[in-house]
Amino acid sequence: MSETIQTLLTEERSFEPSAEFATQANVNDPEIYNQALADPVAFWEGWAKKLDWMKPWDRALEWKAPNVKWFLGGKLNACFNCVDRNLQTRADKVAILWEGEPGDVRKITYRQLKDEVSRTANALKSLGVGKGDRVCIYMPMVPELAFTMLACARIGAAHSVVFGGFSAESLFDRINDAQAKVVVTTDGGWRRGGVVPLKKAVDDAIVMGCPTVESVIVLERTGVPGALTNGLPTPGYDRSGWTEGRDHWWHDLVPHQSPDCPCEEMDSEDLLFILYTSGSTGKPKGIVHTTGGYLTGVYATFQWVFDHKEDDIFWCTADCGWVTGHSYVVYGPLANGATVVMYEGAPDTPDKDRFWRLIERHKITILYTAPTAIRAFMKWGDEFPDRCDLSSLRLLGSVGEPINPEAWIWYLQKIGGGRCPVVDTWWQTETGHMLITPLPGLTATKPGSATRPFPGIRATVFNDMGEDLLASRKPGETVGGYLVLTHPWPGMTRGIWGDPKRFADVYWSRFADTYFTGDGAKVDGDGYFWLLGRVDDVMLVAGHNISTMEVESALVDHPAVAEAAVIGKTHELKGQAISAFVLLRAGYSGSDGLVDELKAHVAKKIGAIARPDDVIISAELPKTRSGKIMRRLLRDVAEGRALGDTTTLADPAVVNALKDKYESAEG
Ligand code: 6R9
Repeated sequence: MSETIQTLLTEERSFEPSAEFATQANVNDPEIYNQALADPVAFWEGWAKKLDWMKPWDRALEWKAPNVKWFLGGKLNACFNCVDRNLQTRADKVAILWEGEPGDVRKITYRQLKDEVSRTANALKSLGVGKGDRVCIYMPMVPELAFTMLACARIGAAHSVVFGGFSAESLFDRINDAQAKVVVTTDGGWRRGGVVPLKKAVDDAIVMGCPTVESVIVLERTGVPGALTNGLPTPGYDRSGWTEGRDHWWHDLVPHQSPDCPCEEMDSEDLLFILYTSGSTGKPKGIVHTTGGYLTGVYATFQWVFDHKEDDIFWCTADCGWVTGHSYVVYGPLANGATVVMYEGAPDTPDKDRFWRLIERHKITILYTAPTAIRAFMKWGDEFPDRCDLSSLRLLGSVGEPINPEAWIWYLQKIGGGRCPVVDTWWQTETGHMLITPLPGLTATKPGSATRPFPGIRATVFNDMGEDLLASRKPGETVGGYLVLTHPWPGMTRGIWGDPKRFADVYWSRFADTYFTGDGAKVDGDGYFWLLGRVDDVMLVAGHNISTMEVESALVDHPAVAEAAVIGKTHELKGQAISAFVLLRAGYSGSDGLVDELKAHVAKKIGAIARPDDVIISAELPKTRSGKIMRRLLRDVAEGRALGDTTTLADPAVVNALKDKYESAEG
């Protein structure tokens, strides 16, 4: 890591908020930073008071690392705060403005949302789901996905949303880890004009053995004839896996339920959801979030970072399979009574201007997307945004990975017309909500920097010895190290589902009483944070966390593979692309056919997002004397750099041979 940290900061451009934006901004008084820093607990209590509680809390914070509790004794319901309480003032305001990939549009008001969510909640109850149960959701971005999440919250069940791009095997792991009682899915989802067969994957997962699953609810999305598919052929649904008694069509079960369903009284610390994220040791981690603190954090950050106003049309392009979709498609926007846009499909269907058409059509005012998408848009060319009217936009956000300054400037100028502030927001599944981010009416932004910790957040960088480099630096000096958080915040994860030991090891063992993010960061003389990516073995591919171990395990699962080492190499569009080095078992020989087969095997085991870009068949892997694979050297090979220090290698010749082989394969 030291190499990266010593890179000089070369970006010196800085953009002050315009006076016009600053005067109307939700927050424009710099004093709030000092106030919040002096008493973060009082600051967060102030936000929590803006939510609707059935019973107020007795104590704001109980903290003994790694265990944290916020708003102890308080009772509330997250669904009530996102849905019912908006009925007083915005019953007829559009809550969810949805567009399907084929072009169908639905506008669901808060009043309709309350009815839809209540019916869904009653349907879940009719299948025996109650407080404390887990429901697995495996759906494309359709409104019913949000209804189901909120329905779970309404009756006190926890949801575990699994991204629809994951394979049956990944789904199987996640269903079993969470011990889900019900799975909610669709027959399929639209993606680039084709259909992703989701129910088929659920059937396959259950055949592998999911003893806790009692029922499956299936929304018909792609099998419907006629208008909905905009002239595309209707694929019909493969019913071979349909199991009577277990499987229920959504349209048979949900619509005739009562539109009234009481909101369960939940303790502030009751489980709201589990969301799986990759870990560096293979098995995905079920990140646990509870009710009161999480909702407070997403409510506050949504309002201040996006400067949300009553008439905004907010679009977060993330899928609800990721934390960004949980916090800024569902809970944050709806708790603020916002109109949130949900889009089902791909950004290049039917053409590469789809996002810009959406903005034009729905007069979207705030856009929140990822650097991987921005880089793809840049590559596709300016003609696509140029032919659309983007003048409704007033604020742009970025999340998921470091955004390179070129992409940041392009986003500001081409999409934001030079007038929209850009907020680059750093956070994690584990943090629940944004932690390092500009406040758009207040913070001068620098392209490529997530700027400063949100008020009330104490972030700093430590060296290997656990020394706080910000505390000891000379004024104006740039320091770099491990990004850590030294004070609890409300939305922080309460643990890894069923694995407290792993939770303590991964986040709390490196530094005492301090949350270790796994990211490296530099802090410049102005106190601005520049994120450097993961310091462990988690890759960030197109904004998705994928562990090297997970991909290695999938490769080794193939009969031809003896051993595999996987690295993320820098990639222009995706941030990182996956390169795999594999050793074959005796009796197998390398061929293009085998390489393709191995790529397909990984995609099948984990999902298409984990498909390696290259698979290099090699004779040996570079290892230390203690037998550890030196991925750092493989990264040098894959990125065409001079090899770093090879003195700890058991056999330095191995890596040179690999380098020759890689270069000839790349041609
Ligand atoms: C929200 C989300 C978390 C990891 C995180 C970091 C990277 C996210 C970033 C960023 C630089 C940003 N990351 N936002 N790096 N600048 N603005 O993405 O959660 O999927 O858990 O990923 O993503 O490496 O540690 P998650």
